[in-house]
Amino acid sequence: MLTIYSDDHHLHHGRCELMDGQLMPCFEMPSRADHILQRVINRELGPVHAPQDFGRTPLERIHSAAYLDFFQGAWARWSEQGRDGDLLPYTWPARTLRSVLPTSLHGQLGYYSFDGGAPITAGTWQAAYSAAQVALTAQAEIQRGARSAFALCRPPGHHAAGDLMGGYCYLNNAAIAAQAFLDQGRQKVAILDVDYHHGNGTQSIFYERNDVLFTSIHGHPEAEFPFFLGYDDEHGEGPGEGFNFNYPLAAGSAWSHWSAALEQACTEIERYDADVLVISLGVDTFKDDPISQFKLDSPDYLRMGERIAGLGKPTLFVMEGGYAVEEIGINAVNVLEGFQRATEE
Ligand code: SP5
Ligand code: ZN
Repeated sequence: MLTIYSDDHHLHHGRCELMDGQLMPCFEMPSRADHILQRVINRELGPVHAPQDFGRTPLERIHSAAYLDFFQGAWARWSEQGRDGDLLPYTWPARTLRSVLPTSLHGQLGYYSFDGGAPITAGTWQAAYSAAQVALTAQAEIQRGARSAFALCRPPGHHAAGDLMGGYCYLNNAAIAAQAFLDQGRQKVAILDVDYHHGNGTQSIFYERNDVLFTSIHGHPEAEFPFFLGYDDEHGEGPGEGFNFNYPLAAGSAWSHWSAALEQACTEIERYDADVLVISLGVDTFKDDPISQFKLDSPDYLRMGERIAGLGKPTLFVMEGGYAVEEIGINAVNVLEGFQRATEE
């Protein structure tokens, strides 16, 4: 399996995120991608290529131009104010307030974000831009006929909506790739999001559409980030009605419960009869993940990959979360090896 990877992810290294009432050192750190790349190489998964540059146009198919302009220019505005620490929002247009776009930097930052977990640093735009190009380059490989490809994206993307950053995410790499498949002639794309957290950004982007099926297995939002989306009664709206499936699970869920939800998601994906499959591959479902509450173990990821292979679709894996840094490479690459092994049989 081909891996696409860019060193540009090192340009994004936030100092702190706001979590549980504290400024904590960012869990989403550069060593995550370094460990995954090392495992890809050690296991001889396949070649590793740098991304091509497809420009901003495919990003604008998912994100508003105003949002992209804001994100691209935010650091320059911050440093013009003589500041050099990370840029983090602290006020949001919640209920009773107006969703107007203020002129000030922090007003606009609140408008374009939904939590205090996605710091903007000097290199964040370039890292996120390159991660989107990583996803698009892997997508192009599948469009050329490959059975699978791995987009080793960092920062992750599935919490980012059309004009919102948050949850360590800025550009929705999986959504950008899914849209590229459609723009290049595919009719139906299925997304399976296996990250521990609900992919609220991806769901919202495609919620009223029937050309992308969104399925997600995640910690129940009653108790888990992102709290305000990801319930099992969210089925899509308008033409998108019936094309959104959430499988929220209780804290403590291990492979037996998780795999039962996977079976249900696979049933929907098979019924949809997609042309191509995009996996939002988070491995923060791991038992030792520092911010998550599921109990998957490393061998379970092999089985996950095998089951995904059983769907028999061209499959693009897009890296999302996973914060047990020492094991992240083993777990992520286990999914890919499980897939590969089942495909070769
Ligand atoms: C891409 C991705 O996985 N983003 C996740 C963002 C989660 N941010 C909030 C985490 C809150 C964790 N709270 C539990 C803390 C246990 N001490
Ligand atoms: Zn996650």
